[in-house]
Amino acid sequence: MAQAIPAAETHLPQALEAFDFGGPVSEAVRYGEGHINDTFCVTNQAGTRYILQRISADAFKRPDELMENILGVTEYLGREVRRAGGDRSREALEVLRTRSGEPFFSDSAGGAWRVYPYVEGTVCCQTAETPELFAAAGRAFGRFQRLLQGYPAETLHETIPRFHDTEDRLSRLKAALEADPLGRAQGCRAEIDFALAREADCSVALQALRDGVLPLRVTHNDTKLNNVLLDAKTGRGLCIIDLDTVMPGLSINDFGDSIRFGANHSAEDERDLGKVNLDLDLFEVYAGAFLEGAEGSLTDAEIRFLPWGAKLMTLECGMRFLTDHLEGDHYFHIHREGQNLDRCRTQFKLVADMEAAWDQMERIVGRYRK
Ligand code: ADP
Ligand code: GN1
Ligand code: MG
Repeated sequence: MAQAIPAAETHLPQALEAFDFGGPVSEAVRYGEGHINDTFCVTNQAGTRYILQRISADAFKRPDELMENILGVTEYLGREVRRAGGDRSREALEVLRTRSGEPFFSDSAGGAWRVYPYVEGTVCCQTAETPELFAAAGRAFGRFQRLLQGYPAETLHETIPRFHDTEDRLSRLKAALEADPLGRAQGCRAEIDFALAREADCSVALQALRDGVLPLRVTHNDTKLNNVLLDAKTGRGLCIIDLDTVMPGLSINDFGDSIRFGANHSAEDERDLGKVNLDLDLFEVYAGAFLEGAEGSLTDAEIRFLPWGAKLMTLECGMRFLTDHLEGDHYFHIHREGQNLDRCRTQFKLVADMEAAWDQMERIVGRYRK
């Protein structure tokens, strides 16, 4: 049977027509390693590059609201960057409007496309090859958090409702388990039990928020290492990308998601779990850099809860991969059978490592408490 053409490729020509890429387009190719959007790199005949994305309709139900958030946040960040004497075109994303002046284009199937100029002279890393590189990302995400401190949070739409509601993520895992539409539950009993045994943990950060111990802030919510572009010459964390999930949230989750993805030396879908280990030195490096970038804007309670951010983002992400595996891989792009289960396993291995290193993680962040 012939392979189905992905919807993004089918509608790509329409999208290429909808924007002015500064001249005739010479190439548009799949790009990057994101799990959610369909990303293309477009090059015009003069060699200028752009990032063209078909926004995932599975993840984001309201692209109009999402783009309104992104316009607001990128303009705000642009002003802050300029005020600090930075280079606006490289340190904050810029939205390129359609030929008719809209922030995105809707194709004939209802798919939403948007364009950013490509930030040249940068690198995007999939693993923390050196501690310096990881620190650079930490400073950039800490700074991002601080720069958005004054952003009017009430104007932001919730692009994915209950995105980091770990209690709800567990409920959704239970529902997927109950339905088990593909009969996959029997093949992942150990992973299901691992998650179910941590039900109480799922409430820790949310309870602290409900109790007023942790404040709600404007956060990025998807702080993987490959969502920051580093300056190719200096190694500095230059531009935070993937702003689809900028919403009110918890600072500890922004910290935690970076630890989840970066404080180890393995790929997110590594099948040899012997290679998947929490690297406490990287945890320490990142904690210092993130707090340096945040420049004192985090409260003592937020610093105290940083290890919880790491554990909960990792546990939650593992549960999300497992849920998607049970439901038939409709949310996270996969490139091979079982990939979401493999991703879940690496996350749960890291959670186990964090539990074993809990005292050390607390000691490390304790040094920064006020
Ligand atoms: P996803 O939500 O699918 O992760 P991203 O917005 O993170 O999509 O984009 C996917 C990849 O495309 C990034 O990891 C990065 O490599 C690259 N990328 C995205 N925006 C830019 C940009 N403006 N300049 C350079 N590279 C970019
Ligand atoms: C997705 O979009 P991307 O690939 O940067 C996901 C994150 C997960 C991550 C796991 C909108 O991030 O929440 O932590 O995959 N983004 C969304 O790698 O769901
Ligand atoms: Mg991304």
